[in-house]
Amino acid sequence: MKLAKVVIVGKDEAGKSTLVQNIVPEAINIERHGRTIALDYGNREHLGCKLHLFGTPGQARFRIVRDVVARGMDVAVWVLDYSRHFDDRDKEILKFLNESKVPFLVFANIKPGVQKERRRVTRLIGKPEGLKGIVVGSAKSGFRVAELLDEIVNILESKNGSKKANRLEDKCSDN
Ligand SMILES: Nc1nc2c(ncn2[C@@H]2O[C@H](COP(=O)(O)OP(=O)(O)OP(=O)(O)O)[C@@H](O)[C@H]2O)c(=O)[nH]1
Ligand SMILES: [Mg+2]
Repeated sequence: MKLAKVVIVGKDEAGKSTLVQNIVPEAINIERHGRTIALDYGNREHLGCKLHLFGTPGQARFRIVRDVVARGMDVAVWVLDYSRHFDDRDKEILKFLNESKVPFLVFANIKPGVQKERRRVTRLIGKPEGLKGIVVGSAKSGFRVAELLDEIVNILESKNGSKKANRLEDKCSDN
């Protein structure tokens, strides 16, 4: 089975661990009082790819942990919390992703009844080079999580040409 490292980033309480749990119900979460302090980890197969999912801590004081966990990632998923306004913590995530030069998807997480952010994702973050897709869904209910997984595999499979792309192609093509 071909492998890929997928790292989930986002500010505190955005829904990263909830998303990982939704994708892999038996995933582990190293947490304290519900907040991830080290990582979430789970893996599953999707469309011929073995996705190793690493959730990171969102709290600013654990930023170093995020940076370490993210090292060597093939693709990132940014869980953007639509229940709160886009703020400086989100801007820091965007900076981190831009500096990582990694292809990434935004999962705009809608928590029913508490939507504070209504601007479109591209209004909030522009169109950074690494941005490969936007999925609006719910980490808890699982709404559009299958589409997110499809998009992850699309990124992994469509990277022809560059050195890194070839590596990813090797990882996920079936033949
Ligand atoms: N209703 C609803 N609640 C959600 C959803 N996603 C997350 N939550 C809630 O939001 C809170 C935070 O979710 P977590 O998944 O722990 O957030 P996190 O991003 O892992 O947070 P840190 O580990 O602190 O960075 C929890 O109470 C979740 O139940 C969602 O899609 N819908
Ligand atoms: Mg968490």
